[in-house]
Amino acid sequence: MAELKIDIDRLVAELQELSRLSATEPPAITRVLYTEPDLAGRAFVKAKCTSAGLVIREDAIGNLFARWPGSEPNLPAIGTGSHIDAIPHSGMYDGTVGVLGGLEAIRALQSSGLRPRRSIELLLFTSEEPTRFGIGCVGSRAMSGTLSPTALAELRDADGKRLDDVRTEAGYRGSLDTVRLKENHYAFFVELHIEQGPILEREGIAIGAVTAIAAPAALKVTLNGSGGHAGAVLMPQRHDALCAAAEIVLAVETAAKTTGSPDTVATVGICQVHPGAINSIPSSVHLTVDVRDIVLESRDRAFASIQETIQKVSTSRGVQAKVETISTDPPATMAGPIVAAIEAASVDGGFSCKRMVSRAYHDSLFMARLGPTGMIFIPCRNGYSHRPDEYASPEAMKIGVETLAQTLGRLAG
Ligand code: HGY
Ligand code: MN
Ligand code: MN
Repeated sequence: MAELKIDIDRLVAELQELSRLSATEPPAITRVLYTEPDLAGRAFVKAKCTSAGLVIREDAIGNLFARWPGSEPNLPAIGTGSHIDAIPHSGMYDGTVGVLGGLEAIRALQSSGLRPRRSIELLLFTSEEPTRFGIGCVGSRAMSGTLSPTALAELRDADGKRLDDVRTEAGYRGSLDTVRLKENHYAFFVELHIEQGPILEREGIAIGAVTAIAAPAALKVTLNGSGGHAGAVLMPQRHDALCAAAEIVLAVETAAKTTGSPDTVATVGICQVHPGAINSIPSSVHLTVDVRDIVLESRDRAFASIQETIQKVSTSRGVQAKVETISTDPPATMAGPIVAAIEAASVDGGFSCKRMVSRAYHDSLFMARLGPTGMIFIPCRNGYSHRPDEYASPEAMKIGVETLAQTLGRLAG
């Protein structure tokens, strides 16, 4: 394919501009679904896609599709893209490199004179992060039918607001039934993303050709004890919800460390204590548990043992436990032809490349249920992610965008 010119200065400037659309001061990024920074970020990306001459469509929950029509527009398109929503106090590259980098890849292909047979479509997924409604990948779950329109409508945020009401307030209309995409709606889908791990940087490798995405599962747990006066209630009479939670948090860590699989990870990311007063015994605690592994069997073993421990601890401490499963998703295997196309594109570009798994989940986890899917990773500094000092260098991003463009060009015929 003709020499591709990646305008990396333009991409870096666009990422900087997007990073200022945040509920927290840069470098910390907070961009939660349907909040003002999220809507402003979407408008920013939409304007950039419009100036690139792409045909824009937004679905009933705000998934954005920006299409470069091919010479045979009725053929299933090639999709690429990622997300711009960001968990509180996180970084400016997670997801955005796949959205603005995907746009840059399309612009480079446009200026190379390529006339693709298949259309190439950039996607900005609604709510890849679980922040607002407690479950990740809302947009791609809905597209792939993993989340039904009814379940989607009834998702509730911390204030009890329904997704259906919040998306309407945000200006997204239409029936939720229309979000679902048909099988093979895309001939291929390829997502560019920072690795969110240390391997590529540590080994000095430029490109990761992802072969599989880890299986995530999540719980929400509410522990109800009896609370009371910190001075008046003697220890034998207590049913302290936070002490029960503390035992459970450590059991979550032990469960991940004892599956025998080095890839099992488990995290309690949220722990809310009520009433939260220095002289009041915690009467209730709300926890979330996130468990993952590339191997489903070891993920499930950890997940089951955590739930057993929750029951044991709450019985022994006279605390009530309400456990709700948020999600239990299988791992996804990336499509062989896409992995091969990424490797071939890396060779053409003279870039080192290695096959690897993704420990983070992505919208590609669910796009893989719709058709052949692949992911391109680029290194990020120290593997840091979901923290303000997340960083991808212009050189790394340029190589990633060029590899993506070459891969899309090949796949688009
Ligand atoms: O949690 C994840 O793996 C993704 O960053 N949402
Ligand atoms: Mn993330
Ligand atoms: Mn991400």
